[in-house]
Amino acid sequence: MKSIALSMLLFCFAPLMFGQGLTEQQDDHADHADHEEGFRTVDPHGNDVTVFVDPPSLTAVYEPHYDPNSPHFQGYDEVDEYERFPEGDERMMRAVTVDVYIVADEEYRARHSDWQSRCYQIVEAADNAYWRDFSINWVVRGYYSWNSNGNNASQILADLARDAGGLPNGLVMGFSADSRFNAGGIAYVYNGNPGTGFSVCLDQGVSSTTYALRHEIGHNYGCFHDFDPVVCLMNYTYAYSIDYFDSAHDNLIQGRDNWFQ
Ligand SMILES: [Ca+2]
Ligand SMILES: [Ca+2]
Ligand SMILES: [Ca+2]
Ligand SMILES: [Zn+2]
Repeated sequence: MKSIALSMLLFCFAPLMFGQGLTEQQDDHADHADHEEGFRTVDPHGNDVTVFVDPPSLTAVYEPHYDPNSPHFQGYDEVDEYERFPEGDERMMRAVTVDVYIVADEEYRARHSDWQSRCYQIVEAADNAYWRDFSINWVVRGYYSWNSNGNNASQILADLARDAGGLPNGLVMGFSADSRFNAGGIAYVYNGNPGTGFSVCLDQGVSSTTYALRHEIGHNYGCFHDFDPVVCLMNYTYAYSIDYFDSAHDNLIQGRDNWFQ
């Protein structure tokens, strides 16, 4: 496990630039009320998917720089689970590794010169819930620069799925500060294991983005929304305040813990 951690660190310093040549995807669903119910479409890789355009948090706190001493970053001193737990730990024996590719757009990188450590902290804080409940460990394998194009969140998600389509299996997590990204987060809901899952989260500061990311990856695993009185992070009432799923979604993800391998 030590060698995995080391190669991850080496990978961190090999950013790559995606091409800018893109064709805009026609999207008739722009700006409709696509949160709550979502809309069905086909992703750039031919998968039948549902897309949810999730709203931002009403209480997002903007943090200009990554600062472990800032009150907004309290608890954000994360290191990957494979560094945190000894090899013989019982949790390590049943751990499921999911490779993560962090992709930040030009607006996000311009706003945050520390975007790599910032996104790493968000990812590693968000996966603590998946580790706790499913023994799923997200391991950041690389950081990529990307130019987001599209007039709304769903076009920007499709843009990411096209531009980052060549990455290996895993979760491709987009981070956007594009003013046209009209969502707190957006993701494809897959019916079967797509190999690679795509999502994009708005820059909402570290804490709210962490909540949004957990919710969007829940979509990637095939979760739809819950509504009151179901207490689940897939319910908008709780999306920015709790970090666990209800039992139905819990079982769904448990049964899909081999996805994105
Ligand atoms: Ca991790
Ligand atoms: Ca973690
Ligand atoms: Ca952009
Ligand atoms: Zn959602």
